[in-house]
Amino acid sequence: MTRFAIAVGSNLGDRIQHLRFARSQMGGLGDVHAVSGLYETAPVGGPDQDPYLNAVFVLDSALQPSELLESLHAVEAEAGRERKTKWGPRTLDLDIVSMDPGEIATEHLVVPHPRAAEREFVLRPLCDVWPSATVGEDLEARRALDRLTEDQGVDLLAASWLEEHPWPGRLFVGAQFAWFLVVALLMAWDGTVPEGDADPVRVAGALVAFVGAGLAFISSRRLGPALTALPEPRDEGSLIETGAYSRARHPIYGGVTMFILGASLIVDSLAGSLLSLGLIPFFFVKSSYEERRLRIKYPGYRAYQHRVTHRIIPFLI
Ligand code: A4P
Ligand code: MG
Repeated sequence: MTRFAIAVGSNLGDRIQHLRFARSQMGGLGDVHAVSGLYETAPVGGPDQDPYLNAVFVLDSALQPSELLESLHAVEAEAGRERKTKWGPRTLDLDIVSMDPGEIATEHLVVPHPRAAEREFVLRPLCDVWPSATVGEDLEARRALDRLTEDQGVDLLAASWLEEHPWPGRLFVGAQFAWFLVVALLMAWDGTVPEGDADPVRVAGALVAFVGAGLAFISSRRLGPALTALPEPRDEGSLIETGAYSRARHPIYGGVTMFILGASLIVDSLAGSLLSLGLIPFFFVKSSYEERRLRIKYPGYRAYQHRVTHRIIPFLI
C-alpha cells in the first residue's frame, strides 16, 4: 500500500463540480485518507486565464504509480479535459505530487512533482492534510511552504466543500429577519408619530429611507433570478456587475439598512436608529461568508471584488 498526495485543479466550466467529481472517482482507486480545504488560486504560467480552484486528496492505494497515473488521466478525460496549450485552462487536472514510500522518475511520471515545492497552490492544501509529505530532496511540504516569500494569490474559500452546508446560510437569514423585527419593536417602543412642523432629523430620515428603498428595489429587480435572501448563490443566477452593482457589491443590503435607519429617524427612535446602524457590521459579516460562495461559483468574482471596492452603499461603504 502506498500513500499518494494528489493535487486537483480546475479553472474551466463548473469548477467545483469537477473537483467533486474527481473526489467521487477516487474511491475506485483506493481509500481516501483526507481531503484538504478548497482554495481559489491565481493562475501560474500559461496564457491569460481564469483563477483555479485547487485542493489535495491523500489516497492510500495498492496501485502502482504508473497505473494510478493512467487512472487519473481517465478521470480527467471523463471530466472533458482537453490538452490544447501548455498550462492552459482545464476542466480537471490531477497530478501526483508526492508518495510514501518511494519516489519515481520516468519519462511519463516524476514524483515528487518537480514544480510542487515552488507552488503555493499545491503546498497550502497539501499542508492541510499531509504537512510532512516529501516535495523535493529532503524537503517536507511545510518547510517548502515556509520558504515561499512572494504572494501567489492563494485564498482559502472553504475548509469543507464536498457537500453543500445549508445551515450557516439559514442562520444568517434567521438572524437578519430577527434583527429587522427587533428594530421595528424598538421603533414602536420609543418612537413618536411626527406631527407639527417638520424637524430636520425627521426630514433627513425621510430622505435616507426614500433613497434606501429605491436602492433596494432597483437592485433586487436587477438581480432577477439570482435574487435570494440566502448567502448561497442560486444555480440559475449569473454574476451581475451593472447598475448599482457597478458601484457596490451588495446594494440591497445597503438599501435595506438605509431604509430601516431612515424609518427610525422619522419616528425619532434612538434605540431603533442605533440598532439599524448595527446592521452595517452584520451585513459585512454575512457578505464575507457570501462572497466566499460567490467566488466558488463565479471565476470572475475575484476581479469584480478588486474593481468594485464599496461593499453595501455606492460611493460610501
Ligand atoms: N507527468 C509527469 N509527472 C507527473 C505527475 N507527478 N503527475 C506527466 C501527473 N502527471 C505527470 O501533464 C503532462 C504530462 O506530465 C502527463 O502526460 C504526465 O505523463 P498534463 O496533465 O497533460 O498537463 P499539465 O498538468 O498542464 O502539465 P504539467 O507540466 O504537470 O503542469 P503543471 O506543472 O501541473 O501545471 N495555476 C494554478 N493556480 N493552479 C493550477 O492547478 N496548474 C498548472 C499546471 C499551471 N498553473 C496552475 C495550475
Ligand atoms: Mg497534470
